[in-house]
Amino acid sequence: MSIYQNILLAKKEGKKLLAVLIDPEKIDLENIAAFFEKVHQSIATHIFIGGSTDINNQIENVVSEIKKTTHLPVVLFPGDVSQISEKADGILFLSLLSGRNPEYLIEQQIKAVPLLKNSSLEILPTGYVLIDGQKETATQRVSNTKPIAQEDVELILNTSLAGEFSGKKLIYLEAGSGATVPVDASIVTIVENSLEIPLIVGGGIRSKKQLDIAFDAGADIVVIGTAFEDDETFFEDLKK
Ligand code: 1GP
Repeated sequence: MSIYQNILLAKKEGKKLLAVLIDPEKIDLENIAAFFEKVHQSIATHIFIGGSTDINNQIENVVSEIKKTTHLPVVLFPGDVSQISEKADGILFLSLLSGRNPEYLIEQQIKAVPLLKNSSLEILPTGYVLIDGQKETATQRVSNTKPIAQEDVELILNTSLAGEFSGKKLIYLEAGSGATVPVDASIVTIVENSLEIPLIVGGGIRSKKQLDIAFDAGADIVVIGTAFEDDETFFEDLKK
């Protein structure tokens, strides 16, 4: 079954999905076996790999080591075209719909085509909506775009629906890595109630309680990165 079919099935059955986000610049490859032992004992269902930058070109090496270590689907979550590795299983083919920078709306996507057209990566067209998490995030800096204010619920909703109407298969509400405040539950619920496609929520989720709030609000997939980077014992709160 494809990654996307699996996500759709989980949504239909009301099963919630958790993606562990691995930043290729931060992962310690020496510790990878121990890290994944914890991942595998937890409720994590997907591995996302990416960051706003990958200065040392770690991506190939990191994906290849991770593929050796896990059977969970490995999905690229690239900050730009340099972070594509054919060794992964799939790729979030992101358009930064909240921004007005053509580079991240379509230019990077065009640049990615030569790398993707002959690869076996499953392409997951994703509308990426950056929402203010009360901290200037790397996505904001790198993309040179402004996030949408949490108060502007109508714009968040219409941006998400514009993504769905344009044929995106996923919408990702992103407060930004390390956000002080995650996307508010009320926003998640409003967007989820209007969307037909699955909804990803991430940024600033650091506890089991916040994870449950996001799931209960209607997130189909929650992405967590920083909390695991800061403290791997967090996996213990998320045991199967
Ligand atoms: C960032 O949504 C992800 O792109 C995860 O954010 O690192 O804050 O968990 P955190």
